[in-house]
Amino acid sequence: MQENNDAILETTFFQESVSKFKTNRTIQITSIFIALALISIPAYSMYSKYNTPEDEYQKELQYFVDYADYGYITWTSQSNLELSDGEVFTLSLTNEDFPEEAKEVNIVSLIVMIGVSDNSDDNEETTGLGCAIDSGEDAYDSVSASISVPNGESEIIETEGTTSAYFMLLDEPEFDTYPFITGYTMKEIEEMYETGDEIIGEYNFEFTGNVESGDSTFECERQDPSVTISYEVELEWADFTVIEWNADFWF
Ligand SMILES: [Ca+2]
Ligand SMILES: [Ca+2]
Repeated sequence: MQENNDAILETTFFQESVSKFKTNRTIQITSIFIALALISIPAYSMYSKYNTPEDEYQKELQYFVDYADYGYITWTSQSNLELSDGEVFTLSLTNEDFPEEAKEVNIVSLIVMIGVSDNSDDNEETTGLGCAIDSGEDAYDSVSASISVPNGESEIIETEGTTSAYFMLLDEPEFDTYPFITGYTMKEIEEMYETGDEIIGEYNFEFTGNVESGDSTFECERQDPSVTISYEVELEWADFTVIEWNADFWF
């Protein structure tokens, strides 16, 4: 029964998180397509003094960037980690600890999911003569996570059920002419969407167990020794394609 509950919880845990990311992604992609900005003073004028390589002409054209493909790689996870009240489980990692497959792709963000695995099946213990009559009720335990990534961003999340935190690692370029980009060669734009130094450094994760015992009743003591948690750290990779904009493309 315990295993079944865990399996159900985990399924919901990940489905919920995945649907959340999909929504974000849809918003991101949609925003590329629906925004119609007037092109202001082209930035390429700044570059005209320099030598002109063969692809220099591209700076006069307009482009947009499409998320061509993306996916997730699990970095580290644990599904049945038991913690006593106030106990902290710490993971100190660096980009050197990325899975091999993550070192070959363009990692753009990091997602941390945490959950209380025994949320619906608490392990509270009761002792006393009165327990047979009224043993009282479990009080929900919770888990909190303190996370920091190399770009200095950090977040603290807490839940009695499941929750997640999302960190953008790619230092996303901003363009005055968004969603169209002008003033750069295609190669220059591609390079702006490739993470480099942003992902280098320390990633710290601290998971803390918060155990709550339900109220004791007459002649019945309640005690709760621990909380069991799950966590999963995912790396998101993305390939971007730079596409030349021209009105004919759409019709
Ligand atoms: Ca409890
Ligand atoms: Ca418990």
